Amino acid sequence: MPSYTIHYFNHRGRAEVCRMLLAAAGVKYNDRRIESSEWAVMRELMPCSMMPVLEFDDGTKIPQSMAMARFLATEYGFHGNTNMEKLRVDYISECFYDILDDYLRMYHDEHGRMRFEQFGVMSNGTSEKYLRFQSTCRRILPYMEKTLEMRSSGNKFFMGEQMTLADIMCYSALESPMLEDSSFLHSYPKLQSLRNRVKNQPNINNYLKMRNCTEF
Ligand SMILES: N[C@@H](CCC(=O)N[C@@H](CS)C(=O)NCC(=O)O)C(=O)O
Repeated sequence: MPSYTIHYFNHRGRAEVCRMLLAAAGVKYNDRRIESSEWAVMRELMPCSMMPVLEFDDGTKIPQSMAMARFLATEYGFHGNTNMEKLRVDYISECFYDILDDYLRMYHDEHGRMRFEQFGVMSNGTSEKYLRFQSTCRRILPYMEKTLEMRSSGNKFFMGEQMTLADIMCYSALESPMLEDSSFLHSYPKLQSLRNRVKNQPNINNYLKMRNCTEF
């Protein structure tokens, strides 16, 4: 079995979907958390000077969280069985990524670099970045609620019986907004229940109980 290192800051952020996929698959990996004080040196060693990065046991380092997530989903059976199924998993995952991306941009400065000191970003409810995040949510969440209802009346997973990357993205991308505002999914009851189903998957549930508690 290959061994992996996931390099990221000590946050859930863009790395958490990969951590959750590996937890769901029961695969051990090196969870390398880079402190803000180390980042100036470490960023020179990372492809594109950014994280997360997936490192293989031969030292190959791969950037881009969604490419990493799709690879791990394919390796461990969370990416659907046919090209059409993979397409559905991918477009749903990318929709949630857009929300995650807009949320995390509230933690970025104008150069796309992490601002570690800014907490509870949604409380600054008038900033341009927050307004963009809100309109992305308004565009995507109603469509995701309907997309979920297309299979098993929305009472199972996005692909029906089987949990995939799409469901884990729904959990992971919405985690920080939900922590900041518990009514965030109030108008989307199917998505809310789906997140509980993901959380209650035994491997994921163990991981969520054991993991480091971080701000975002
Ligand atoms: N599209 C990329 C975006 C990666 C990204 O923007 N990462 C931020 C942290 S969330 C980063 O490393 N920024 C550079 C820095 O902080 O110096 C992905 O999803 O992996």
